[in-house]
Amino acid sequence: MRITALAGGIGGARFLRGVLAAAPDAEVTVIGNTGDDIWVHGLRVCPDLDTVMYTLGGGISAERGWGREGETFTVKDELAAYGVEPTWFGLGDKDIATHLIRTQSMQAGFSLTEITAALCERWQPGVRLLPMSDDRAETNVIVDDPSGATDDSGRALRIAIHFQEWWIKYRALVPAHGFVLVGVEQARPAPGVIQAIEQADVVLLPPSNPVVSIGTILQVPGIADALRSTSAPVVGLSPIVGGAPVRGMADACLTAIGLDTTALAVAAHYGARSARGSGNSGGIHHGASDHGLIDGWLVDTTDAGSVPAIEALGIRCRAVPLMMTDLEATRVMAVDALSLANRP
Ligand code: FO1
Repeated sequence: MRITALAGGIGGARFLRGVLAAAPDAEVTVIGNTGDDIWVHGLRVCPDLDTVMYTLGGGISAERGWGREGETFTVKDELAAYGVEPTWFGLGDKDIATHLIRTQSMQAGFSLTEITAALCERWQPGVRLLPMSDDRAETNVIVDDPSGATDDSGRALRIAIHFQEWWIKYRALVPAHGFVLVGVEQARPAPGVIQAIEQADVVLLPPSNPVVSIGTILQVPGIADALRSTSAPVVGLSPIVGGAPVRGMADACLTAIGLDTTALAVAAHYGARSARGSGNSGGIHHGASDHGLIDGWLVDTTDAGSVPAIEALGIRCRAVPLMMTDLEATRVMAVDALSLANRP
């Protein structure tokens, strides 16, 4: 069975461990978000690709969910001692090896796809990990200037800052007015991405951030269209449980684009792929058709009350436990997602 998943960082990577446990013989392709990628101290860092690679390869820090187990930050501290910014970015000593290889390989002309495959040779994640694009497309966040600068009529000036600065330095507490994926218009899906969606038996949208992780991947020209046209069923899992994100700050992201922080709102945002549904009013702005992207949606048992409304959108919906408390719970979630996909 060929499974393709669009994944962001921590939540997506954790869910993928459950997919591998639920379908050990499946060929799993992961299309990773690269909108979070950043140049830090001259090194190219790909947080979501590395989080998937480390999590499935057994190198992830269990406590942080990102970066390496048993990490030290000596180089980071030395850079800070020199007063070199960004001091807010947690650059781990072990992690630097990954970024050095990636940066040197990029300078030698290798694509991010080739580099990611080479890095995965060591980690053996058990999936084919593809960047969403080999071209640069970076998520910037539009915020009121944190320095408090105002224009001559006293209104707060708005600036664009890199997603990582918003996420790490400001803990997403500075209200976001929107997100801009800089360069996405010129970005092409990485080799194999469209085929992985078109040739899949099932496409999964893990409980990653629907705005800055999954939403970012969907903005790469061609990817949303491939989801709409693939013969594979597309099933997503809600990252919102009981009106709050399970982790991270998806609520700040959903609010920024005018969506409620509910499992229903995210399902409506992705929209029903079937013509049966009432389209996806207010959902992701689709190019050709106004149809949405998903056939099925899993919500947590606490949100069982929203199942009828989601079904009314034309999306098959089930309420099941969605807390990834351990590998077994995550495996059951993956089994539930795969069975919802295969339901007629
Ligand atoms: N997240 C933090 O909250 N603080 C950090 O200092 C930090 C550093 C970092 C370094 C490498 C990496 O791969 C991820 C890192 N993350 C950090 C997580 C990252 O910001 C987010 O996980 C993703 O960008 C969003 O999924």
